[in-house]
Amino acid sequence: SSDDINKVENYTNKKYAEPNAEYFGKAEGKNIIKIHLESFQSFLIDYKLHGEEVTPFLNSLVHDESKNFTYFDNFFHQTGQGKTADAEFLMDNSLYGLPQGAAFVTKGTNTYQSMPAILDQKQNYTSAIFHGDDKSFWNRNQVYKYMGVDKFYDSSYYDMSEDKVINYGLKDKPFFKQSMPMLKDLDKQNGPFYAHMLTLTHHYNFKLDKGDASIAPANTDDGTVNRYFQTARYLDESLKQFFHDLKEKGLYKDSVIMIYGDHQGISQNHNQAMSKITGEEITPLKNANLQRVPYMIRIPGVDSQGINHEYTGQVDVMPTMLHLLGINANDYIQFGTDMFSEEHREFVPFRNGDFMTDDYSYVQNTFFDNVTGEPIEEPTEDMKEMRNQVHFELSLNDEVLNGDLLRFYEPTEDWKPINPNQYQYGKPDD
Ligand code: GP9
Ligand code: MN
Repeated sequence: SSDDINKVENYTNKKYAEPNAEYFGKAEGKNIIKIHLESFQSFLIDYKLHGEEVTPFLNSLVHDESKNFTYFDNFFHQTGQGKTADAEFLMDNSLYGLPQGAAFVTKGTNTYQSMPAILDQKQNYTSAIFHGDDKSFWNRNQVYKYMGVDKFYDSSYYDMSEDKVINYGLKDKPFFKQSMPMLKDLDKQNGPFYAHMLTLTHHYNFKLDKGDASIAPANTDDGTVNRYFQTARYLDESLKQFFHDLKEKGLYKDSVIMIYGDHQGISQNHNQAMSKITGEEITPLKNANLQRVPYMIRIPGVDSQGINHEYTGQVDVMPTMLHLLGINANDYIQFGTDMFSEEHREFVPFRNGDFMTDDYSYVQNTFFDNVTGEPIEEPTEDMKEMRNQVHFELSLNDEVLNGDLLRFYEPTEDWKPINPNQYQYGKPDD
């Protein structure tokens, strides 16, 4: 009911972080290119295998100041069983997924006030999602309509010949290549675009055609872990090619470019091999720390911060982006806070109720000191309050999703509820 949504609004209002004036509105009206790094964990950044960098191109975005990227090295994924779908959901709604299943599937016809629709209504953006898999996977062809996604270029738009496909779908190199004409078309529309590129090749079980491998596998006893580095390298090369093509087509210079990892690629079933890779035993705390995924952003005309160490998560991305565009995030129900704000809330809930802060971590019912890695025998009242707040926040989130509570919420006077019937995906001759 509307009482329930008022309770949620009171909470998100209190949590809200005021924008940083140095960033507010600085990206208004610019094209946004959002690049999804499938299964990419941050430990790959700067990691050397056989004395070689695994991801030299991404590393250069982190370290080469002239490329003007800010890299958040304490950014975490917050996904649950919905994996990729949860990451998409978190970043375009600033809501968490569900404790079980995927909100994309089980809450695919809820009322949402999502990023694509807000950008369209406020600044005439056209949103598009690019993905070389069937449109029905993760119920995308339904839920995208409820999120106001204008265009969905699924596998029916791509040349899916056998030599171009592996594992779940189109390989990343032909994917980016073939996406260029579609991106160019978007650029011809009135108004800017919000383009989301979903890669796929660096996915469990990390299969790669021989000719696509340019680094030798790792040499643990675990083939999955060994191959993980090869598909990561392939993804890195596909990005290098994509950046080159964006520049050539004049789409690079004035676009916001955002890069993120969706979730872990190496699960706890591979702890033994991972301890060989990291040189440390994979304790529950270490595993929580391995849930870091990259977040990088380049904002044309704004100097990068180099490496930003703030503790942040996927739920924080949408309010950050809205503020960059000059849109007040506090008009919407959002659980995250602006990552560039002085008031950004530095705690990162995981879907299971564990969480990380800049100072301590809470993992499997135990508080740990971040510096020593030792359990904290007597947690302070503040720590216990933090734990309660995380649990409260997640329970409010679940009330929103289970009760479809955004039905009762009007963000602004001029807000027009998303009409799912207005969207149609798939090639017209399908
Ligand atoms: C499938 C792709 C993979 O289309 O997005 O999803 P995941 O298995 O990573 O959730
Ligand atoms: Mn995924």
